[in-house]
Amino acid sequence: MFDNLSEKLQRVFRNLRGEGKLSAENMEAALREIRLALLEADVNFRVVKQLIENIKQKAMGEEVLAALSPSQQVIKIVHEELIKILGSHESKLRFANEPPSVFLIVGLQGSGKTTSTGKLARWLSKNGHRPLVVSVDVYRPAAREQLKVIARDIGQPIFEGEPGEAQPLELAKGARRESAQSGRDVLLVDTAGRLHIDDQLMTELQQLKEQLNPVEILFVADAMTGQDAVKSADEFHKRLGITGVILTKMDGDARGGAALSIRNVTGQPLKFVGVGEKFDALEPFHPDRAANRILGMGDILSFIEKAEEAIDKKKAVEMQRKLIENEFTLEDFRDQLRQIRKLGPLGSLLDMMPKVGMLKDLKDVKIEEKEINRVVAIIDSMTPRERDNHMIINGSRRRRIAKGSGTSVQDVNQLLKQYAQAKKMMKTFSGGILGKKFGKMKLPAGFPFGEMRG
Ligand SMILES: Nc1nc2c(ncn2[C@@H]2O[C@H](COP(=O)(O)OP(=O)(O)OP(=O)(O)O)[C@@H](O)[C@H]2O)c(=O)[nH]1
Ligand SMILES: [Mg+2]
Repeated sequence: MFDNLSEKLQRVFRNLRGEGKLSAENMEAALREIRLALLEADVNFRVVKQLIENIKQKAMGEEVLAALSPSQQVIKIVHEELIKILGSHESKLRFANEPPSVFLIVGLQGSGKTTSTGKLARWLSKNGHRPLVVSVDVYRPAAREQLKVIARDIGQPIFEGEPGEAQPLELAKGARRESAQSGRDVLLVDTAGRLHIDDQLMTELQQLKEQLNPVEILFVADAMTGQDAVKSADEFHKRLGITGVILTKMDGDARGGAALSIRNVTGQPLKFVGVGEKFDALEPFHPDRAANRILGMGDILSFIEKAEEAIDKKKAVEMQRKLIENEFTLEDFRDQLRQIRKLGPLGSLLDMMPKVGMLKDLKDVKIEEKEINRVVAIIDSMTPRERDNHMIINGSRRRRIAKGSGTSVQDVNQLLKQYAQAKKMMKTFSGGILGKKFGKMKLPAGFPFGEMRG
């Protein structure tokens, strides 16, 4: 997400670093490059124009601080202006005073409505709500079945209606009754998609809107379609009135232009981004963090949140105690690795970290899940006593352990070395997350292994 744009902008800042102070000339050159970078990222041209104009005025105006270097000044200004177009804070979902809160999920064909409905239901249930989902897509034969499978996968209830029921409005009303009766506080209504915006679709959606009085009408758009996503969001908003946008497939090679333009063009906020096909791949959109990311400051807050969700806090506190008292065993090490595995693909975690210092060279390093699995297998092959005290593992035991786990003696040796290093590292890791939430979280260069092999 935003990788290309981020790289290009950072180049502009780097070029300015050599300059003594901001001048009309170097600023002109920098602005030209920033403009090009934004256009290449597929940001709406009107948004680009406005951004450049604002940056220029600020840079040339009195607001320039003497204490900052030219590149710092420009970074600060671009950051402020990015936040201005992205919105200054997260746009939270709204809920009705009287449950159930109805959310209409709308959008063009294949944009990710049904998947996002499932993801959002999962997200809501993780955040203290009791969602119910219903599909009113009566046109595509397998559509309702698709949502049913998803609901089962995420363990959330679905309103299926009568077998032959083929009226979107009736299905939705039935679902609302069901929500009220079974104490469900949010009803997610997955609607049918169309290739193009047509009157029939709009009439149906307008009816649903009138009859259900939704608090949220979320427009789901495929980020890969760039400015087309922005255009259709705008059109939906003009005809139906949307309350927010979910941009899906941000994990693909979307250039980020849609995310940067949608709020400015439609006046409606980007509320969530879809970042994968799995059901946990949905994140609330934080404009400030996105701006940080674009400017190469990484997204350490998203990382912390993700880590917190996956790491069992009680266990981690216990682990911390063990670390402090130096009781951290190989068994605990295995536990920690399993927790890390729960965080999902490690590559995506690395992606969120600031590309500064040692980490900037890690871009192409892939820590394979396989590697974690191998380490876990090695520890599995040890006896409980050995896990308690690795000092008793001698040469012949190392060979046996290697055989038992289908690895080599070198692998076992390496693991024991890593374990000793991890003992030190895990202390920083759990200490950072559980200690001060937004304090300094230091990630060791080779996280989560002692040595990074590229
Ligand atoms: N990589 C990736 N794929 C996604 C994401 N969201 C949805 N998809 C995929 O996009 C495809 C279409 O998703 P659906 O949820 O069926 O789209 P829809 O809007 O309901 O489609 P219709 O009901 O036919 O209009 C599926 O293959 C999803 O797995 C995402 O955030 N990332
Ligand atoms: Mg669908």
